[in-house]
Amino acid sequence: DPSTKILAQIEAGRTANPDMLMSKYFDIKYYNSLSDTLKARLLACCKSGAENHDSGVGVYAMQPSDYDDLKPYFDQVIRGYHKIPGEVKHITNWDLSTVADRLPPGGKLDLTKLGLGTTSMRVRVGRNLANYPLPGAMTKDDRINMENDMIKVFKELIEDPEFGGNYYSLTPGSPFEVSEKFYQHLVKSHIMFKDMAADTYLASAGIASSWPFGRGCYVSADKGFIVWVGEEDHLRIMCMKKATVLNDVFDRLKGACDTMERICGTFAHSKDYGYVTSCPTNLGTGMRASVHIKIPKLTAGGSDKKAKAVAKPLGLSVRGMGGEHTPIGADGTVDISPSARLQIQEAEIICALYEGIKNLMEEEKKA
Ligand code: ADP
Ligand code: CIR
Repeated sequence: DPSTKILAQIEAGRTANPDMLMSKYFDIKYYNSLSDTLKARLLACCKSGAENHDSGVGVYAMQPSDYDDLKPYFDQVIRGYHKIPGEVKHITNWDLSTVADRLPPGGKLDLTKLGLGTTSMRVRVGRNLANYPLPGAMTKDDRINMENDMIKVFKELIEDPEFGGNYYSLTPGSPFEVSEKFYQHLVKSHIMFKDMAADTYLASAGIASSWPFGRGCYVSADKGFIVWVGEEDHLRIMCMKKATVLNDVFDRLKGACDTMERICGTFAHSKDYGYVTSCPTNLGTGMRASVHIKIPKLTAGGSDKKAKAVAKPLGLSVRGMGGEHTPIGADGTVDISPSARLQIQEAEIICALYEGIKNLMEEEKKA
């Protein structure tokens, strides 16, 4: 029975890493109460943490419906991670006029007002199509079919004055296939995602399977609007710009998401949890709004330890220059973003980024 091994791994995880949410909330009584089908589905979601005891979360959904069908388990993981004491009721709201009290007069989140110059800004959301399994459960054919569906969608954008651009594929033999060298150039330019097969958590979850089939990205002519295809979520939709006003990327992304949802059909969505993502950490908004900023004092000696300790109570995450699990810049540049994704509104996230930068800059001055 293949379940014996993974159940033992889950149990061992509880001892090896008591903080890992996967093992922490895995209740064998609940598991035993499930049908064989649901048992298998639950174990598939737990595989990454079972095989990687250093996981913080260790759980990925394999189908949008996992969040509902396995709710007694997932709800605990979700509330545990997002620190939500009561019932989760996520609301989507991009309207900045509803957070007018947090905006400076005129409504612009202008980084020059915080003493910063031109800054690299990025806002992304994770989105999944309702008619495919989530990436962890996709077959190679699913991946290729989904990429082909998306190529049709992108064709509708090619003539668009705001979003027109090019599609680049990693799929061997695709008419849109790019060279290894060009792919590496896209990664270095912060446009394309890294080799997923190298990520042990994604590999165990099945999310990196069949790499690099069905993977690619769409890039607008001005390179400011990008859609990743086939990473941890079916789609990661993002806007990037080197400038000073956060509204520029936020407003453009709102328009981009509306356009994408219109041409893709409705994205996978849960009544309680908002937009569905593979990883429970991204549920709700699926949004990460980040800037690259230089904090040399808080990163003295090349370590991000102090920066992370200072950022955490401010509700901020610190990442490296190449994204998650990458080193910080030699000049003390880091990627900072509000940590909250669920039961927070999109409009609040962009305000939280602005306020977070202000607070972190003050801490940097004091350090
Ligand atoms: P995600 O943001 O989708 O969770 P990563 O943390 O791996 O994923 O980041 C993806 C890419 O986006 C990386 O190349 C990272 O350097 C880049 N990136 C993130 N924030 C910014 C930013 N503000 N400016 C430029 N590039 C950024
Ligand atoms: C872990 O549990 O540590 C990994 N599965 C990663 C969790 C963070 N989520 C993410 O990168 N989307």
